[in-house]
Amino acid sequence: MDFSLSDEQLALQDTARRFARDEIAPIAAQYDQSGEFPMEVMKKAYEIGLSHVTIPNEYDGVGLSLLDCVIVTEELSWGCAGISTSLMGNDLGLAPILVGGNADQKKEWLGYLTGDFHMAAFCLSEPEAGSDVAGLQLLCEKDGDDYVLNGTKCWITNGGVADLFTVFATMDRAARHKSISAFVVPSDTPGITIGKKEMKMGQCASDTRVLHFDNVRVPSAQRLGEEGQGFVVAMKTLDTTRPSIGALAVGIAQRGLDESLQYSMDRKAFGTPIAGFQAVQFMLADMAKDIEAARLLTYQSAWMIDQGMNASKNSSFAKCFATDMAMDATTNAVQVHGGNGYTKEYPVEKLMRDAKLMQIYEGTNQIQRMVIARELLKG
Ligand code: COS
Repeated sequence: MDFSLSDEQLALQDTARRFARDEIAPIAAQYDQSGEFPMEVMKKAYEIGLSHVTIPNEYDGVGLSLLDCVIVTEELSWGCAGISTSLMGNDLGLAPILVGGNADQKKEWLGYLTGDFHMAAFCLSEPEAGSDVAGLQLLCEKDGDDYVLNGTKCWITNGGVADLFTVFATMDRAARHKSISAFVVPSDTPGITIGKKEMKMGQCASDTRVLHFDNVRVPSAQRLGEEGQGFVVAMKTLDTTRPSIGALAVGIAQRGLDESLQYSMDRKAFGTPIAGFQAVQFMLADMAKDIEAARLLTYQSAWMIDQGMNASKNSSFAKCFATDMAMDATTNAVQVHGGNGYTKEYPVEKLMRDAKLMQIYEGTNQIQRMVIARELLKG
C-alpha cells in the first residue's frame, strides 16, 4: 500500500494551493459579505485547468481522476468553500452527462462546456423533494418527439449562472423512482425562469436558486439514459460526487486548524502564548487527527471510484464523516480564537458558517447514514 502522491499529483496540488492562497483567500470575505457571484475567479480557474476537471481529455476537458479532483477541491476549499462549491457544483452539474449520456450527447454537451467557458448546474431538489428523490414532482409529458417539462426546482447551486442544466423529471408521480428521467437542458430554453436567489447563512459566494419550468420543450435526443432510468443516473452521479464534498470539508477544517495554530502561538493569556495550555493543545490535536482520518476516507472513496469499484457506502463514509468533522473542527477553531473568533475580523466564523451547509447538501448526513446502513444490511 502506497500513501504517497505522484509527482503529477503534487504539482497539481501545488497549483491549486497557490491559486487558493493568491486568488481566492484574499477576496473570500468580500464575496461572503456581498453575496455576489465571483465570475472572474471562476473564469481564471477555468483558464488554468482547475474547473471542469472531470471532463475527459477526448472532449477537451482536463481529464482528472477523482483522486486528483479531491486533491484540487481540498486546496480550493481552503481558500473559500463558497467559491469551491461553485466550481465543484459545475462538475456535479455535468456528471449526469458522464454517467448517463451516449457518445453523441457527450460529444455535443461536454464539447459545449469545454469549447468556451460555460457552466453547468445539477437540478434535482424540489420544494417538496430534497431527501426523497423518488418523490420529485417536476412533470415531463411526451409530446411527439419532445418532452414538455413543468414544475419547480430549488436549492440549485449555480442556478443563476449556469448555461446548462441537468434536470430530473417524472412521467408518473405515483410510480416514484421508476418513472424518473434525466435531461440535459440549455438554461436559455424558452419557459425556464430563474427564480429568487437564496440568502444563506454561509457559502454566500455560491449562487443558489429556485428555477421554474413552464412548458419547457426538450427534444428526446436530450434525454440522458433510457426513459425511467433517471433515478439511477442521479444516484450514480451522487456516488461519484460525494467524495468531493468530503474534500471540501477537509479543506475548510484544515484552514481552521492552520488559523488556530497561528493564533494560538500569537495570542497571549496569563503572560504566555495560549498554545502552551493543554486545553488549547487538545483542541488542536483533535482537529489534526480528525482531519487526517477524513482525508484518508476521502482519498479512499475517490480511489475506489477510479478503480471502477462500487463505492456507495465509502462515498457516504467520506461525505458524512468529513463534514461532521469539519463542523466540529471549525467550531473548535472559533473556540481557540475566543471572542475574536466570533467577529468578522478573523476568518474562522466564516469557516463555521460554511461548514454547516456541508452536513446538509448532496444528501443530508442522516441520508448518508441511511445509505451506509442499507449497504451493511444487504449482507
Ligand atoms: N446506484 C445504482 N442504483 C441505485 C443506487 C445507486 N447508488 N441507489 C439506489 N439504486 C437503485 C436501487 O437498487 C433500486 O433499484 P430497483 O428499482 O431495482 O429496486 C432503486 O434505485 C430505488 O432505490 P431505493 O429503494 O434505495 O430508493 P429510495 O427512494 O428508498 O431512496 C435514497 C434512496 C434516500 C438513498 C435517495 O433518495 C437519496 O440519495 N436521497 C438524497 C438525495 C440527495 O443527495 N439530494 C441532494 C441533491 S444534490 S445538492
